[in-house]
Amino acid sequence: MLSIAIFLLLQTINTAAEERLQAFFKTEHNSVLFDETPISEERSDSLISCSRRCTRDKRCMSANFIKSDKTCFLLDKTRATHPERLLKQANVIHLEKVNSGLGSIQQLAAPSCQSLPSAIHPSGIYWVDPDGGSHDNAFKVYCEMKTDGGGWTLVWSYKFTNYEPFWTSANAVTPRPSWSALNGVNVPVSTTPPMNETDYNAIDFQLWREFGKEILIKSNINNWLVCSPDTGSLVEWQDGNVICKIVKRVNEMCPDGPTYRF
Ligand SMILES: [Ca+2]
Repeated sequence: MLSIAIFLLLQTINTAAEERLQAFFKTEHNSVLFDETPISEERSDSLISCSRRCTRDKRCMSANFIKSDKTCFLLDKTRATHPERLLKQANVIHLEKVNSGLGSIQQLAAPSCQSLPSAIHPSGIYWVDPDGGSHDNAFKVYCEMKTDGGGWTLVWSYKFTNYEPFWTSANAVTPRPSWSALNGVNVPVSTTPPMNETDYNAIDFQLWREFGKEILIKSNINNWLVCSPDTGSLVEWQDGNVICKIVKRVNEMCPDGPTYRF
């Protein structure tokens, strides 16, 4: 059977101020990653304090700690992106951030998928706590970290009730989110966060606005779109125009510009 599915993901606009950070590093002694434009250069008492600086700065991907004069250089490059820059040098320790730890456990829930640095966080399941404060109500979501810069929260994955014929009026998307629907719409409602793009479920619609207003629509039958609110907004349930761009062409049968209205 032909399988048609649509994935809808949201990206946050606001980042909660309260955030617990943690990072894991690999260290390499007597090595330096040469970088003439570091993010910062500051005195650090120890390797630990240098690693803490890198943990706090989301731009930081690696660091050089100069033992002799206790200086910490934060870098936005890594040996993976710039292998030719890794040089042997005595009394220098190179640290490489391998994972921020953010979102890995409930106690380290991230405010959103967008708060995860995409360079070190692949797409997958992360703990998030969009309303901030206590993490007791944090929950797991699937973060899409690749398309259009990444940082997207998967809020809905759906398929259709009837592929043969696809255009029958009895066809419907399934499941549907917990938004209001006309009487007679008789498909299952989901309030369970989908854990991957073929786990057909939906996050409680009341929570969608906490993940942001921009929408990424991924489909295996149509072009992928990113839409921003204009006079209309999906998460605010507001009729009107939206501004969309194509981020991936899937179907050459739709050569015109993207849709612009909800
Ligand atoms: Ca909370």
